[in-house]
Amino acid sequence: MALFRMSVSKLSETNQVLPAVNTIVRRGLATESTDLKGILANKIPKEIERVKNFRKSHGSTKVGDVTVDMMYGGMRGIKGLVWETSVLDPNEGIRFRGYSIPECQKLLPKAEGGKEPLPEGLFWLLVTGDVPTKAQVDWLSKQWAQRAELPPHVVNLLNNLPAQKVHPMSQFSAAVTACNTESKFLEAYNRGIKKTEYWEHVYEDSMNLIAKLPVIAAMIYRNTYQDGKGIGAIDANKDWSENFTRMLGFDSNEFTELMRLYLTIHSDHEGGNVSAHTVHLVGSALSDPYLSFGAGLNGLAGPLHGLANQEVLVFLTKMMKELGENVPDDKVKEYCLKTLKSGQVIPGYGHAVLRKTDPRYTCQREFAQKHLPNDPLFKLVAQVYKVVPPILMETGKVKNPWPNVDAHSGVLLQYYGLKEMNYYTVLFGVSRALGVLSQLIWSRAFGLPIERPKSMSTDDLMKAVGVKA
Ligand code: AMX
Repeated sequence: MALFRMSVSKLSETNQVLPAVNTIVRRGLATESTDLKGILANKIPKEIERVKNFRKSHGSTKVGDVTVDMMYGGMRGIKGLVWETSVLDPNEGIRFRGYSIPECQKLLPKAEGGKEPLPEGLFWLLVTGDVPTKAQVDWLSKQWAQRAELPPHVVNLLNNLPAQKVHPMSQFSAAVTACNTESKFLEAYNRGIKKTEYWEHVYEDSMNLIAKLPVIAAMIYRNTYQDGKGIGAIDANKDWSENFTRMLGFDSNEFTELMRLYLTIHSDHEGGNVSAHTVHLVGSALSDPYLSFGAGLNGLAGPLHGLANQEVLVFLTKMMKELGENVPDDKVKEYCLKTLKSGQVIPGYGHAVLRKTDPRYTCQREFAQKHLPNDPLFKLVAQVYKVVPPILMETGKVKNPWPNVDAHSGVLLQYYGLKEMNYYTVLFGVSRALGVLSQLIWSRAFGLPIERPKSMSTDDLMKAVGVKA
C-alpha cells in the first residue's frame, strides 16, 4: 500500500515542466483520474474531429514519392502508415508521444525506492499522450494483476507442448493466439456492434492480454528450462515487472529494476517495423487483438528483427570461447571480419531507419556501467562497440554501422542469471505489446480501414515507367 502514498500534487508539478512536443498533452486534456477508459472516451471524439478536419483541408496533399528502388527495397522510406504512439528520428532515436528515452526515465513514475520507469507509466503515456501520475500507474498495476488469469485450455496447451523442441517464441505465439477464446472484441463483433464501439472492446482485450503476457511468458520459461515447476501466484500489491520477475523465479530487486527499464524501452518503435506493422495489418482485417498480436510475435521471432538479441549473445559467447577474455582490439576485429566473410551479419548492428547509436542501446549501456562495470561480457560488448562500426563503414554498403537495442540487452540478462538466450525474444515480445496494442486501440477508434496497398508485377512496373519490352 505504500506505493499509493506518493503525493499526486508533487507529480503534477513535474508535469508542468514537461516539454510537450507533438501530443494530446498540449491541448490540456491531462487529468489525474484513474479511469483510463473514460479518459480515452473523452479524447477519442476530439482526435477524430481533428483528423477529420485535417483530412478535409489536406486530404490530397502529397507527402512523398515512391521509386522503383523503394518497391524492391522493402518499402524503405515510403510514408504509408499513421502511427500515433511513437515516432523514430533517424539521428535522435525513438520518442514516445514526443518524449525521448532519457525524458521518460526522468518523468515516468518509479516503484518505491526504484530508479527506472515503470512500464505501466509508458503504456499510459502511449495510450493517452499524457505522463501519468503515480496513482494512475498503481491503478494499472492493480488492473493487470486482476486480469492476469489464463484460461485453463491455454495452461493445458503450454503444459502439453514439447517445450524442449518448440522454440519459446513459437510457444508464445501459440498461447497468445489460443487466448482469443477470451476476446471481448470477437464476442461483441459476432453479436453485432457499431464501428464507433470497436475501440472499447479492443481496449478491454488489450488490457487483458497485457495482463496475461507475463504469466504466459513465465510458464514458457519454467516449462522449457526448469522442469515446469509452478510459477506461483500474482501479487496484486506488486507491479507488472516485479510480478513477472518473481514468476520467472528471480528475487533480485536490481534484476526487477532492469526488467522495468527493459520492458519500457522495447515497447514501441513507430509503425513500420515488422512486429508493429504486422499487428497493425492483421488488426485492420478486424482480427481480434489476440490474433493480431500473435501474428506480430511471429514477425518478432525473425533473426533480422527481435531474434537478433538471441543472435548477439550467441555471437558474443562464441567469440569469447574462441578468443578468451581481455583480448586486444585487433583480435576482435579479425573475428568480426571473419563473420562478415562467412556471409553472416554482425547481429545487433545496423538499422533500417536509425543512423546513429540507438538510444535504447545507450540507456542499457549506462545501466551496465552503473551496475556491472567489470563484467567480462560487458567489457566485450563495449569493445565490439569500438571495433565494429568502422568495419561496417568500410564495407561501403551498410547504411547504419551503429548498434541497435539488441546489441546490449543480452549481456544484462546474462549478468543477472537469465542465461537462456533463446528465451530473450519472449521478453522483447512482452514489452512490444505495450506499444502495438496502444496503437491498435487508436486504429480502431479512428475506424482505419482494412489495409490494401497496391502491388505490381515486374512487367507491369516496367510498363508503368516506360520500359520497352
Ligand atoms: N552486418 C553485416 N551486414 C550488414 C549489417 C550488419 N549488421 N547491417 C546491414 N548489412 C548489410 C545488409 O545485409 C545489406 O547487404 P546486401 O546489400 O548485400 O544485402 C547492406 O548492408 C545494406 O543494408 P542496410 O540498408 O544498411 O540495412 P537494411 O535496412 O536492409 O537492414 C537490418 C536493417 C537491421 C535488418 C540490418 O542492419 C541487419 O541485418 N542487422 C543485423 C541484425 C540485427 O541486428 N537486427 C535487429 C534490428 C533491430 C530490431 O528490429 N530489433
